[in-house]
Amino acid sequence: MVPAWAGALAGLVAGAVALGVAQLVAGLLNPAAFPVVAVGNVVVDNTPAWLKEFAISTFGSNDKTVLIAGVLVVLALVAAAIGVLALRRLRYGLVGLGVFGVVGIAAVVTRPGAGALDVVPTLVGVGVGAWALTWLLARAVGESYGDAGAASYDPSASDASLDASSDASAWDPAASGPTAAGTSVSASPTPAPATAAATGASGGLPSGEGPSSEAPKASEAFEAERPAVMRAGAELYTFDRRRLLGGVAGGVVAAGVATLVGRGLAGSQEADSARVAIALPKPTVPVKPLPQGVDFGIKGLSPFVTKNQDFYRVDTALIVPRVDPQQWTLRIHGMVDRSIELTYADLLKRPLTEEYVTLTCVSNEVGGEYIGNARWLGARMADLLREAGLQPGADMLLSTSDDGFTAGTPVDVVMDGRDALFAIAMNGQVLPVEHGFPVRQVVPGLYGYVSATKWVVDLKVTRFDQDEAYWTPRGWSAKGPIKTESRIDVPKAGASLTAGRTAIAGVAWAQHTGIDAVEVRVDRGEWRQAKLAQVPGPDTWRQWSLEWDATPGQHTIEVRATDAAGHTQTEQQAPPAPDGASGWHSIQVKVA
Ligand SMILES: Nc1nc2c(c(=O)[nH]1)N[C@H]1C(S)=C(S)[C@@H](COP(=O)(O)O)O[C@H]1N2
Ligand SMILES: [Mo]
Repeated sequence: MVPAWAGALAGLVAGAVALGVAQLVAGLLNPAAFPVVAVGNVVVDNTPAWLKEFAISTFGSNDKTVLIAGVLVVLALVAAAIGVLALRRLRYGLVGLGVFGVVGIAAVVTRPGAGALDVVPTLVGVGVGAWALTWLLARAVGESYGDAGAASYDPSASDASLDASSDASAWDPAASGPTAAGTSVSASPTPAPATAAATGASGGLPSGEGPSSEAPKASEAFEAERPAVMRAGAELYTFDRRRLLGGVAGGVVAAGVATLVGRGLAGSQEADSARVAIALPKPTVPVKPLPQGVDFGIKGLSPFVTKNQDFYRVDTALIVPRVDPQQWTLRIHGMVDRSIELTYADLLKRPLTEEYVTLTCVSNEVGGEYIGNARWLGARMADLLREAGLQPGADMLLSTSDDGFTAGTPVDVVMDGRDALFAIAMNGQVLPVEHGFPVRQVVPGLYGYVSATKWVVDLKVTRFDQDEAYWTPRGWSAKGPIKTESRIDVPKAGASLTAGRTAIAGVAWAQHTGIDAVEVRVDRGEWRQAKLAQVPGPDTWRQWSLEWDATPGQHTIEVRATDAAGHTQTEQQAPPAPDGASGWHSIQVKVA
């Protein structure tokens, strides 16, 4: 009797093989066509605001890892169930795998920008997975099955199997030769016909040795003989534990190697050599040298300029889009007199402005980390829009990224003279891939989700009452001006200090308005004015600090900022959704 655990194990390993092979093929063709990622992306796109907030506040920047892990756990459970089903009847298991594949393909093809070839990783993965499941179960039921079935096996006559299982025979190297994978992949975006041909062409399967050629035989026998076994009783039906475990070991190794190679291929494509080769043009309007005293240099205080590698990253992309700058274009169209289409070379030739701008995410909690300040180089959006000729009535710029994300930015904000940029560089370096290479938007004063589109490829001039951007139907406001806020960096929340003179310090921001004052109070005492650092302009955060004579005991420290419009940040606490968190940042420290 083959126990259920053996079926579950075979299912798990077959699932791992399917994913490994899918990853390998995706690595060759398009990393975003890996079905696990595609399914994850579907989940991301259908995540309501409250759940996104929960995920970000619970898992922080690990939220994507947690999501992928969740998808994998679900897949593992389903794969084990498929294995147990297949033990009852192989066909059930193969149908289960087929359903798996359909879900994966549905996710892959509905991704923005998906091409016909993107179904290939899933199809090949499911095909090989079906083959692996069949092979493993055949090993589990012992030799007698293989022998019994050998004479009667005819792949082309079989109707017991799904497409998936005929795929499996096509991937049998004995059936279609060592280049089967390459041939089928390049022959057709929909491997089904190619597969059928391969199966037909193989006609009489060579009755050679080796697991690959014996597998389908054994499985067919398994499928055919199973009812007889049920009638005849368990004595005919031996469980070959050793052969199963040997097969499992082989499957695990194959899955592991395929996954690693697939990831390696995907990764090397990401390390875009094109990016390294780009020579940044000199800015037409260089940034003024930073004034003395923008940075107090206090240990633990956020430096005025955030290093690229320390800059927060927030986006919906489970795989960073790789955009070839040679292929990249930006189309400006919609409610304009003349549409414009720019290449990357065109953009580099335009007048380029350099400016410090602090980006903030609407998902940033009070006291949170989703904020960073960088020096951006780019073409002014307003200049391009003026060239295109804005038509009256247009109030929204709907930007679209290469991966389908959209943001809706108010026209008046971009046209009011601030340095809203199509940025190509960050802190003197070509834009990092994860921050939007080759081109992203940067608009001082607006949260990223309504303005900072990375990998931007399209700008439609439109109206808020006619178009909706990505986050709007997901529970976030259509417009997102940044709220005046401040944060305590030093001391750290929960820190233990020694009594005496110590610095309280942090950052405050009210982009494009500027910070005029920061006040601090301890244990709800008097508000005291903090010292403000210099700033190059109103578009960046501002460091502040205050000397404090720390006395022994437990203390609460609070901060509030007042912007240059005279508005003091509200004490009223609000969560990030729908339009940004508010409230005073408050920390507790222990002094001994
Ligand atoms: N293509 C794309 N661009 C995007 C996003 C996204 O999900 N996709 N997220 C936006 C959000 S919510 C923010 S806060 C900023 C973050 O930019 P950063 O990752 O460079 O810090 O990017 C914006 N641009
Ligand atoms: Mo954001």
